[in-house]
Amino acid sequence: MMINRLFDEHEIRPVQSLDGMWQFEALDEKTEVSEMPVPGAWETDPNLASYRGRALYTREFSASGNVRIVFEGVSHTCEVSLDGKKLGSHYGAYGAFGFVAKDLAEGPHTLTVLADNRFHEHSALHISNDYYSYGGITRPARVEALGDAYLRGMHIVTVKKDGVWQAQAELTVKSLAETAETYELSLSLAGAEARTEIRLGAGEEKTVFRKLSCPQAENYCLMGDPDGRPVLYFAKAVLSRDGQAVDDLRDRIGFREVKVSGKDILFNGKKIRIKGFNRHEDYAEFGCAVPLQAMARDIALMKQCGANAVRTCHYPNDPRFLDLCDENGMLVWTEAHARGLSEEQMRHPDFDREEELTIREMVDQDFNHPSIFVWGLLNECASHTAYGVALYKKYIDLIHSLDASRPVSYASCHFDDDLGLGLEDFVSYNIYPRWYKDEPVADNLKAQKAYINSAGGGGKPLIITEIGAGAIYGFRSETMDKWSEDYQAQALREQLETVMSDPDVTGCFIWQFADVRIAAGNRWFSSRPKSQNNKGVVDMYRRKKLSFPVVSEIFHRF
Ligand code: ADA
Repeated sequence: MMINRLFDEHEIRPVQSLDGMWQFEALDEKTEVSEMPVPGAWETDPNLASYRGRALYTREFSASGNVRIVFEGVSHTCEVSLDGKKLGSHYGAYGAFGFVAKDLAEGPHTLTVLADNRFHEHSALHISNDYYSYGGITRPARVEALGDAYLRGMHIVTVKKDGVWQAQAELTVKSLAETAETYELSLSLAGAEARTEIRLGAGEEKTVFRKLSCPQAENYCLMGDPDGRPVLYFAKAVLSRDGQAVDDLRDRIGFREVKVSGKDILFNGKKIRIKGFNRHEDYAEFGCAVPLQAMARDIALMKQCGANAVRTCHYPNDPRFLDLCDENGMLVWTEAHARGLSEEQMRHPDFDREEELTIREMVDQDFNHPSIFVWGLLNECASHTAYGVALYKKYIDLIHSLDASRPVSYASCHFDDDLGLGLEDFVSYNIYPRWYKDEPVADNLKAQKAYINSAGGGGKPLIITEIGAGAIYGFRSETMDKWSEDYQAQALREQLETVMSDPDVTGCFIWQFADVRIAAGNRWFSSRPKSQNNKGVVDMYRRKKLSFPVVSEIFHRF
């Protein structure tokens, strides 16, 4: 059943969707609202358009035996209970999590989720910021029936050796049994198969490594590559006992390698050029719970505009959006959740735990997407202080330990005092000439490159991770007034022509694809017109601004 992906993750494991209308009760504001769609942001209900508080979601489902209840995302803090007994809690709107409940009696069971989008004292990442922290069960949810052991995860790295694709798989199996048991584990991929026996102690979790040689596998190629297509293969793991299949797990992979070589980023040996957009998960009245058809519309619009890459600013995205990127061969810079945190905010008592959690969840859940070419983190945080850069080093090392197959980078705004350029696999900067500073783009870029060369980032690839200007949809100005569509088009033309024609720059992500809602309360952001970040080339409803055809002409030309 396709719930949280664009394909079935299981052919054997029974899965029941929990999507649909749940009972709902806002706890910190009196409202008549008594039910809410899942997935969905509660702000979509006109009575809750700006509700920042707690709400109780309730629904029943029927099951028996061992089950795992999985949420792809609850925004942004929650507590989950089953039949009145707490199963657990979770922080962070953008990471999947699940709880196992064992030996359920046959029949109906009551599931409750207490969701909270307040900027509460333990929230170090969801704060009043230049994007909106919505509320609710904002991504799909499901309940899975498990036996006495299940496949908890599968990570596959693809490497080409002597012209033949190899798949290096890590399979994690978890026992729910009260006794030690022996199972058979099989993995099939691109015509190859491997089998092994695995013994699990009671309740034990074990990761096994299998290598497969896949001589029939074709390269996964990016959009626009004349030598191929984004070919995807299903990797299928099956867990059996005494010859009887008891569980399975499927994922889709692409045979490709990402390498940094000097000042280039190579994808299957070919130098990439980034022509991208930054895209928040935010869509007119859906908030962050963007429905699949709207995700597909965004991909189609970005492709129409000549883009070949997207940056999931500033958090891991819905896996279905990443599946769309995989299918389109659209490069993805995905990013653990954090935006613009000062050293003081990085010293928040819960920051380290919450940042490590979003990093681990990001790598764990998104590992197999071939379109992801880099793991991003800590956008514009305190990489200019000793305390801050020590955390950058800690998290960059953590990500490398979780996945050695992809580069790691962060987008900096510390234009002449960044202490971390030597830590990252390539350098990335957010620059806004012609917007925050009215200076020629060429002068700004020249100065930025000079600093990078002087500060240990010289021999590495450089991506301009943000560049752009604001425009209020519908505001036209022959005198090129700031905030007009005319000014934005003019600024983006100069910005893109300069960046895309610089041989030292791998490319850029325009800030940003679409206008987004921002949270009230922060003096800097809430001064923005319409309480939105208006730097989209389309507005929140995806209505094109004058800049859209300007960007399209340039991106198609490079
Ligand atoms: C920063 C930040 C973005 C956005 C942008 C802007 O670069 O990374 O999230 O806030 O500025 O619009 O000013």
